[in-house]
Amino acid sequence: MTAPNVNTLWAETLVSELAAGGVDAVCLSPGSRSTPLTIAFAEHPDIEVFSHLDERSAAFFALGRARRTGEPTPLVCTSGTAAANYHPAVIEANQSGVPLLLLTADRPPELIDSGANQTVDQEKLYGDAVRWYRDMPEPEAEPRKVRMLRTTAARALAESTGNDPGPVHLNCRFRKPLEPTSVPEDDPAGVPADWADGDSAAEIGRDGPFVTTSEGVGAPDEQTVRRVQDALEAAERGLIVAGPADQGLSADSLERLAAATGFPVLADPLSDLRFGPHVDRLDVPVCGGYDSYLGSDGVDQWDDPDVVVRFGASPTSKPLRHYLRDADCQQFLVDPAGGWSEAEFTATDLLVADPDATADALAGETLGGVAASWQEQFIRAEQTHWDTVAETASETYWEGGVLADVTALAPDPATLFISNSMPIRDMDRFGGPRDADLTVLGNRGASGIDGITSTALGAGSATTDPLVLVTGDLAYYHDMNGLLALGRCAVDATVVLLNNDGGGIFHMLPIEDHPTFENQFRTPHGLDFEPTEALYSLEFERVADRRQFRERFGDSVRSDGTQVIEVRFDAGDSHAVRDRLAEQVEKALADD
Ligand SMILES: Cc1ncc(C[n+]2csc(CCOP(=O)(O)OP(=O)(O)O)c2C)c(N)n1
Ligand SMILES: [Mg+2]
Repeated sequence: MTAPNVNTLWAETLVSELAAGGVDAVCLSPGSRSTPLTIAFAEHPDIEVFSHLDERSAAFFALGRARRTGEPTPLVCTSGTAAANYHPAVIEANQSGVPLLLLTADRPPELIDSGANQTVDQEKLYGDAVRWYRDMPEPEAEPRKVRMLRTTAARALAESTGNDPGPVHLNCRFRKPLEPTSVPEDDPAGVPADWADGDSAAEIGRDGPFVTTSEGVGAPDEQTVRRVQDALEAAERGLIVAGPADQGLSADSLERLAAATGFPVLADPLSDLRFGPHVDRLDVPVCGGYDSYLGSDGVDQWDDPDVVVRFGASPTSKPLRHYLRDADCQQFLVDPAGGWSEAEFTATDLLVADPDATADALAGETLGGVAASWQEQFIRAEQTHWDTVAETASETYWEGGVLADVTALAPDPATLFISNSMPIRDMDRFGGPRDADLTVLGNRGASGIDGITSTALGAGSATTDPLVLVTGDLAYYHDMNGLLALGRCAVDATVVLLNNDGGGIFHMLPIEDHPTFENQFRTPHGLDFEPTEALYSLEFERVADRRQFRERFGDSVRSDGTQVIEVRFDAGDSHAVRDRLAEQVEKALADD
């Protein structure tokens, strides 16, 4: 490799190694100190560039791509506060186990704490929120250092995508000249023609990645499998609970486990198991209405489960979490990352193992014994819940009704990104299980309402599926900058904007009765979002009722371009409908 100066050599080497490791896209943001990396990425023939003006949005966009693909999309920014703007997405990626690769440009070490312009302390900037951090040495045309650089690229990808995926941060120091200008060979910034001196591994790398890594957890050992099988075999009232997981238990393995056990499946909308062909194929119920009936008094008459097998993170549904908390029984939590993400502290056994391999091993033999009445209970409760939702939606429209419609009308396949606050809760409660390939994503690691639009558009950029984003008004406002990616990154979306003029969720809290509620919690803003149409090359439409919404939504998911469909609600009215619906379900179950 010949390069006009060491920075170019260094950056081209790093980028070519990342490409050899499978990287095919990057999110770049403008700045000077990152020039060597920006040019190396932009000029690489196999790398697609997503250019973002705002680093905060860039990082969430990369997060969205990684959520959809399981692979990191590197991020490049300049020095200073640019790097700090990655932080919210780093926190979310850390807490939800999503790969990110942060390449922050920095000054040479002697300029730190010297008052040099745009220079801040970037050492371990993201603290413990990254799986691996490396303060890169200054570029040098020296074989051992360049082999280190190639190894570092391979390691960064491996650390980010391993058993416990998450963010990796490489702080990359460059000294001028940053541009690909030629420097005399004998200058410290120059690259002597014979720098590699026959070390082809350093000079051109290898045929494929510099270091091929294999990492993975398999099934639990035989003894553990036997022990779990015994517990499942003995159970009359078992449950399979699938919590949020971007790359969790597959439908095929769930199908085998469900067939072997006969246990009902409680599938979080973010588990990837609430939707898909298995929903109709399984002999056991795939339940999605539990957020309504598990909280009801009617269910108090149910027996507790006597064993639970759990996959993924803690469920979105609070009634389900409490139901599991109050169930005095053995609860097996399968988590390949061994993350102990268990905020109710109810698991009795943690299996650090691959979800599919575990389910397949457990399903190796039939573990019959489940009581027919146990299954019937869930079938009946589901029926009651979904009938009540359909009835309510035909009479009145509320925020949850939109989620029910979005779920029912989404094309097959589709990628749905659901914002935090009420939208994800309504998706959980009103998004009915369906025989359709719907990939439902959300940012539930830290549950921020920032970066929602960017994450959704990032996910959309990584798939040919139609993309649907359902967002609240505060979340839409928070990441308005993210809308710029529609044009700059060529992503189309159907954006459903549930505008209840503030944070509708706060009505659910006792603070609702405090005099500060309106101005400091609900925070009505009165913003008219229609001008986002002109700013961000999208079509903005406000619809008045359910019929209009269903019509416009159907048109939008079938057409090109981006449509924002705004539906306005009174948050208090929507809560009243949720409460009424819950009472109806409870009454129907109690009367049964
Ligand atoms: C970055 C961030 N700031 C503040 C919060 C606290 N918070 C949780 S929900 C919410 C209101 C969200 O409003 P909106 O997006 O309109 O949804 P709605 O509550 O109306 O359903 C706020 C401010 C948060 N989760 N993340
Ligand atoms: Mg709102």
